[in-house]
Amino acid sequence: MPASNENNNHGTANMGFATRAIHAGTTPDQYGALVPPVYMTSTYAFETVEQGAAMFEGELAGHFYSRVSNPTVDVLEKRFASIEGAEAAVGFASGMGGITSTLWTVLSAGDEIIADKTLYGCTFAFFEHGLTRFGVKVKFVDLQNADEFAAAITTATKVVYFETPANPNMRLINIAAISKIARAHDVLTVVDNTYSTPYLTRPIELGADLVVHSATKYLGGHGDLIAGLVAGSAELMLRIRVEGLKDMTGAVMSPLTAHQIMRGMKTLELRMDRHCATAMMIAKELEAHPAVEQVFYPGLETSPDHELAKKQMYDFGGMIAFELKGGIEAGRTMMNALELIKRAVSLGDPDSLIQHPASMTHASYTPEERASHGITDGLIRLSVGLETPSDILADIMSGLAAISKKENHQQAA
Ligand code: 7XF
Repeated sequence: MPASNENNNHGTANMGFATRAIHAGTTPDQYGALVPPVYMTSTYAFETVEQGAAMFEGELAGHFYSRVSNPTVDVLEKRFASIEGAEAAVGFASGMGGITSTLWTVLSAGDEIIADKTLYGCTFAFFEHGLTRFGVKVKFVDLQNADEFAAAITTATKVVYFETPANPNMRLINIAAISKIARAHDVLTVVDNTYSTPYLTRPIELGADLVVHSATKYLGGHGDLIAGLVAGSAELMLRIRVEGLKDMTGAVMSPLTAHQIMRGMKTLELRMDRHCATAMMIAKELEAHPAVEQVFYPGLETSPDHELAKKQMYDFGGMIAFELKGGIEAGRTMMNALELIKRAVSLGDPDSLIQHPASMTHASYTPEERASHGITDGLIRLSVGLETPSDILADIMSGLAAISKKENHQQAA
C-alpha cells in the first residue's frame, strides 16, 4: 500500500502548474497508455501468503485492498499533492468524507478545535453536532482577527480550521498569519481550499499543515461527480489513510471518479482563468447596478479583503455573493426570472449556478446561528460558469430587471 506518496512530482518537480496538473504522478503501464488505466478492482492477488502478510504489516509497498489504496486513485493522489505543493494526498468519496476522516484522525475526546465562524453548512453541522457528541470541544472564532484566535488557544487546542474564501459570504482568512500562531502552539492548521483551488492559493506553501477539498467542485470541474481530496505531510496522510479512511469512515474514492477528476484537472488552469475573468466582470456590473445593495467579491477594490486577496490569491476566483436592496423577496424574484443560470447548489461547474444559502447550503444552521456567524438571510450566491460571458451577464440583468417590473406591477395594482 501507501508506497503511494513518494516522489510525488515524477519528473515534473520544476515544471509549471498546468504541466503538473496534466503529468505529475503518471506511472508508465505495459502498453504505454497515455491516460492512466482505470483499475476497477476491489482486491489484489498476493504471490505468496508471506508477501500478503508483509503488505498488511506495512513492510512491503503495494496495493492489497481498494478501501486502502488503488493504482488509479494513487496517480490522482500524487498529481494532486504535486499541484497543492504537498508531500502526499488521499482521495475520498466526498468532500465531507475527507473532512470527517481528517478530523477523526487528528482529534480525540478532550481536545479542542477552533473554527472560523463561517463554514459550509455540513462542515458546521459535523463540528457542532458531530464532534461535540464525542467529547471534542468546538470554539467558533472570527479568524479574521488573529488576536481573537491567539486568545482562544488553550493547551487542549489541537486544530484550527477555516475556509478561504469562506462559503458563502466570501470572507478571506490570512493563512500565513493564522498558521504562524498555530505552529507556535503545536496546533494543526487545516484549510478548506475548495473555493480557491491550488491554482489560486496554496495554503501549505503559506504555512498550513493540511488542505481539504470538495473535489466535486473546480477540481472535477464538470458537475458530474462527488469526491474529496486532502493533502499534507506524508506522515499525516498515512495516518489519515489508515485511521480515518480505512477504519473510521471508509469514505473511499472510486477509481472511476479518480479518472474523471484527472480528466478535469487537465484543464483546471484554463477553466480557472475563465471563471476568474468572467466573475470579475460580473462583480463589477453587479456593484454598479441600482438594485444591488452590496457585492462580496475579493477582486473588487471596495472589498475589505482586497489587499489580502492580492497577497494570498493569484486571481480572485469564480464565486460571488451579493445582497439586493429589496432583500430576499427581491432575490427570489431575481433568481426565479433567470433562464440560463440554473437555480442549484454546488459550485465550480461549467454551468453557472445560483442559490440562496440561508434556505439551502446553510440550512443546517439555526436562524440565530446564521446571524451570529455572518450569514445573512438576504445573501445570494452565484457560481460563475464558463458560458459566453455576455450571455451570463444578460441573464443576470434580466433577472434584476424583473425586480423593478414586479414592484411597478404591485404599485399599479
Ligand atoms: O461532500 P462534498 O463534496 O459535497 O463537499 C463538502 C464541501 C466542503 N467544503 C466546501 C467549501 C463546500 O462548499 C462543500 C460542499 N458545498 C456544496 C455547496 O456549497 O454548494 C454542497 C451543496 S449542499
